[in-house]
Amino acid sequence: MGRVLGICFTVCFMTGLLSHYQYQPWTWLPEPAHPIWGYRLTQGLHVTTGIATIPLLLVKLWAVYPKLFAWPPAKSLAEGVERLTIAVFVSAALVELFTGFFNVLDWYPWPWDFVMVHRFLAYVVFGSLLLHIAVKLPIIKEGLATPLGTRANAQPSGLSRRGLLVASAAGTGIVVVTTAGQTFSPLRPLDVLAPRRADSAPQHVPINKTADQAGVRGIALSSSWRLTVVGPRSFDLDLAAVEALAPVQHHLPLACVEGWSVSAHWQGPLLIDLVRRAGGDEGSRVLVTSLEQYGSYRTSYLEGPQVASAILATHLNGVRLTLDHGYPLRLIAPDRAGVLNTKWLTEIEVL
Ligand SMILES: Nc1nc2c(c(=O)[nH]1)N[C@H]1C(S)=C(S)[C@@H](COP(=O)(O)O)O[C@H]1N2
Ligand SMILES: [Mo]
Repeated sequence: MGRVLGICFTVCFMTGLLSHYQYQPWTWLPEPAHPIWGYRLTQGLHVTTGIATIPLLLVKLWAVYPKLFAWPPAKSLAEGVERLTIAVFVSAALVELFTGFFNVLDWYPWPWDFVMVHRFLAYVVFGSLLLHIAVKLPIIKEGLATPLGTRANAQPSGLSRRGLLVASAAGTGIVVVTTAGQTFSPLRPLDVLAPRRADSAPQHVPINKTADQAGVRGIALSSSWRLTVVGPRSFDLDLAAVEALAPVQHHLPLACVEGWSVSAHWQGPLLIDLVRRAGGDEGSRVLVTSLEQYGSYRTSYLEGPQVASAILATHLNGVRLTLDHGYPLRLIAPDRAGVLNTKWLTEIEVL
């Protein structure tokens, strides 16, 4: 149980670090644009291992339960410190895992900023886990060196070890299978724990925020819509002019930080064509802005390889973008977090 938990926590922590980097790339190391499914894979692993950890951790806690409440709290200073790190680890891990899971359910029943707390708590969880493993290393070594079944332990009453393992494997299997379908399509019919449905959604892509929620319906549908490209040689395009630009077509995944992802067929002009026309090039840093007035996802930056490969999509899966998917124009780039694929574009700025 400890080994499986250790592997899940480590994969979840590492993919979480990657996920954060892809969400806010360092200026000195812009995000790559390859492999196109990079973010889809790392974020899928992050969410899946995080979810698998919940039942595993609960079983582990159940197995050591009497020790957690042993009295007196410590017989020595060392034991006191050790129990303190366990207390920190357990409480931080439970908050981290459950808030992460609620995030997958698109439910944020707390007042704090999820991204910041989830990120910094991850260091607390992983740091205290490493401390705990370090302190217990002699016991862990001894345990792993002893073949199963040779321990002279009295058979505990209640659930047998086999029963416990079967129950926790089944519990973990169930939560994984019922959520992994949101990113791994063969399991899609089973993803009852994942709220986003691709099959019933318009253009077979789930919708994260609708045009009405973003308050852009009127301006997005208005004939006065313009795309403003700002740079050394600024210019404006109306919708007809945007549609007259040479389009490219690309199959690219859209992968949300909350865990769902779908592969779709996108069509539209390349961002770099407009960047060049405005006086920039592949080395430019680019800011795109949505019609949306408020909200954290109304702008995003592009830098490095993504500038050259981003598409300004007008079509999704063969038809005109629906209003909720970002009509009249949205960004889509390979290996890019869903949240950065800004919808309802109105301005492109070459910085
Ligand atoms: N302007 C704007 N663009 C946005 C968002 C938003 O809230 N506002 N949400 C982002 C998020 S979190 C995701 S996952 C994708 C989802 O795109 P979709 O709704 O077309 O599936 O859009 C992104 N683009
Ligand atoms: Mo998202």
